[in-house]
Formats: sequence, structure tokens, C-alpha cells
Amino acid sequence: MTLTTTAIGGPALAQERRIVTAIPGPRSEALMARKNSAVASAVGTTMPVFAQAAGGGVVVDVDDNSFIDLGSGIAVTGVGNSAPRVVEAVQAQVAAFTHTCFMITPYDSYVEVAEKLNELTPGDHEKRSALFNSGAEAVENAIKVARSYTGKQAVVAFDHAYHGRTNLTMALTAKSMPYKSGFGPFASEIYRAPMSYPFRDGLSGPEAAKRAISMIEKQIGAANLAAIILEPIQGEGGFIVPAEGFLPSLVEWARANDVVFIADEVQTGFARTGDMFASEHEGIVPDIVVTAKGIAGGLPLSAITGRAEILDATHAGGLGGTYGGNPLACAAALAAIDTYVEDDLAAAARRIGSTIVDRFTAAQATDPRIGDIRGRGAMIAIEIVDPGTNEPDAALTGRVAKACHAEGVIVLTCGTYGNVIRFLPPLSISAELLTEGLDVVLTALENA
Ligand code: PLZ
Repeated sequence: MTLTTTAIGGPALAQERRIVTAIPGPRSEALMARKNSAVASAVGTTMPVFAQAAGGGVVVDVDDNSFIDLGSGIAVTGVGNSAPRVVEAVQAQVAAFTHTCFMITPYDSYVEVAEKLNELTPGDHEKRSALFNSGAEAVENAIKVARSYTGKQAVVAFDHAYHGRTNLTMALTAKSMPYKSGFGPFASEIYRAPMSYPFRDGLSGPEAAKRAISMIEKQIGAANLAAIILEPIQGEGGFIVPAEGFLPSLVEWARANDVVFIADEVQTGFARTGDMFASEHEGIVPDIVVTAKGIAGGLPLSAITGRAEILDATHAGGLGGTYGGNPLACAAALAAIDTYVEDDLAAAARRIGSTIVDRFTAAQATDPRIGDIRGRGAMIAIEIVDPGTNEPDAALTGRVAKACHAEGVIVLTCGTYGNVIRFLPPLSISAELLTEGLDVVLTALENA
């Protein structure tokens, strides 16, 4: 492994793309053979290589190939991998104590994470937070709290939504394959409303909101509806940015009808979209914000943060879990959150976003297969289509992603139709590395 010093953070890894073996190399191939005989085959991997180190904007594999990271482990390592402040905080905590269970013997870092979330999430009302382990677990708890507070049961989620893989969150998630197929029966009282998808529906935000609200009023009725849950920019569903006005109209309707508005900011949170939270862009104030992923620099932690009267409405002992707000994850979160704020990583996300958008906008002028370029900050995607018909081209999308992987760039795909290439680089990536990564993607697209 090539070690150099770098100011970017993370292990002192050379910030370079470097391919020294076939991809996958022999060590990765041997590990993949072991994986195939030891790990359930349903647990897939995007990359054919195994990691040994990561930091700044690279992931180094076990054969010493160095990949430009345009995925951040699905929007998790916003502060970079093994970011120095996170490493230091976790090392101190692991030596002090690893677990007491917050429900048995509480500790201050959990409280401090809650205080930070209450301060940083949109709105200056009185707030409370509760901590969990995964995004899906936090979503489940947001729904529990909303039902408990309103005394109502129905929940509305949207087309293209992704909220997790547990039973309740599978019901909320839209896409059948691979997330739901064969795993039913699903939780009841979950309803799906039409999303705003400007590239495909051509509706303005208020028009799309009117369509959704009409469906909700006619098919469910506000009197039965506990909550609306929505990703302010949809992640797995295809980085769909709703038309301006869609979110504010829904929030206004929810507030007028005693319906809890839950923003699932698991993928969009923590500076990713160029604001600390994506809800800020149109100034919406959700009743509950769900966070995870970027919150703790790679350690498993999630949270719900919301109006005090809503979160305090649940009976004593009604929320919890053995590991929720584990001390290592809380120490990591405090370091990560400080880094987002002090290093102004939201500004870094905006810079990354304009670089990506500029490159693909230029390419789109001569390449009509790039149907749409969308997203905000360091959460940008291109939708690949058949020119002329705009039909999704998932096969081409898959070929481009595979070619990038072989050339030393980690890119992820997403979308209901599997035809979206998404960019989620660590906010610690250097401008040079980002440019080189995009060069590889554009060349792969040209040649595909
Ligand atoms: N809500 C908006 O993006 C997780 C899932 C990848 P967990 N997204 C990546 C996969 O194939 O499993 C996600 C999300 C939004 C909730 C979740 C769920 O978060 O931490 O994976 O449970």
C-alpha cells in the first residue's frame, strides 16, 4: 500500500487512482470465492473487490488497487473514511467503555448528540431526539411516534420511495425487486401516493401536490391518516427532486389536517445536498426528521428528531433498544457533526455538485442518452434513456457502471427503472480526484 501524508484526512493514503492488477485481482478473487461459500448469496456486492483501507477520496483494495470513491458507501462517509477527528474520538471512547445500554446506565454523549440534532434540524421550536442503529429502525420509530401522538393509523409513502428493508419499511418502500419480492405479507395501513417526478410527469410542484392530496383525501381521509413520510430528494428511487412547491404544499396540508409530516433525510442529511438538511432548500419544517448514514462517519447510528409534543407523547419506556445510541457511535457522531459544521462541508458539497453538473451538462449537448441531470450538492445523478423515446436504458446504465469499476472508479446505480447513475462522493474528495473520476465515467459512457 502506498502511504503518503495528505491534508485531506483519513488514513495517509495516496490520493490517486491506481490499477495494478486485473479487476478483480487475485486476492479479491480468492476472498470472493470464500464469500460465496460462507455468506448468504442474497447479500450481493456492487464491486468485485475487497477493501483494505479508505480515506479522503479513495478506497484501496486487497491487491493494492486504489479506486476513486464516488459512492461513500451509499452516502455514509461524508466526512471521509476514518476521518481523523472520528478516529480519535472513537479510540478514546473504546478505551473508556464500549456499552452500558443507555436505558440502563445513561451517558452524556447520547444527550449531546440529541442536543446537536435538536439544534441543527430545521425549525426553532422545542425538539426531542431518540437514537437507534439503522435508518430503517429510525423510520419505524418515527411511524410509532406519529401513530401514538395522533391516535391514527394510516401512513402515506410515495412512488419510488425507499425507507428500508424491515417489515414496516418494506411496506413503505416502493420497489418490489430486490427489496420486497417474496417477503410479504407486509404491514397494513400503508398507502402509496403519486410522487412529483418532473422529468417524467411534467407537472409543476403545486399540481403534483394537488394530485397526491386528492388521492389521500379520497382513498384514505385525513381523519385516518397519522403521517406522511417522504424523502426530500428520493435516494434509491432515482435521485428524484420533486418540482418546487411540492414539498411546501404537502407540509401545509399535513399541518392543517393533524397529520405528522416525516422527512426521511437518511440519505440527504448532513451537508450532502449543500445544506445541512435537504428540507432547508425550500424552507420546509418537518414535524419529524429521520437521520442515519452520514451522521457518524461510518459507525452505525440513526435518529429521529421532532417536535417535543410529538416525541414526548409516547408512554414512558415505549422507545428504546439494546444498542440504540451506542457510545462508540455517539462519540463518532459528535466528531462527525463538528466536522460538517466547522469545515463547512455543505459548501464543499455545493462545489462538488457544480463540478458534476457542469461536466454532464456539457456532455448532454452531444449525447441525448443523458436524459436528465438532477440532484443538489454532492447528490447528483444522470438518468440514462433511449434518445427519442426517453425510455429507461438500464442495460446501458449497467454497462457504464461496470466499465467504471474496471477502470478504478466506484460508481453506484439506482432508480425504479435501474437507469440512473448516481454520484455521492465523500465531501473530503479533492477537486483533482473528482475530475479524474468524472473523466472515467464520461469516457465509459462514450464507449458504451
Ligand atoms: N431511508 C432514504 O436511503 C438506506 C439502502 C441500500 P438503513 N439506503 C441504502 C440497500 O440496498 O439496503 C435508506 C435510505 C433512506 C432509509 C434507509 C434505510 O437505512 O440504514 O439501510 O436501514
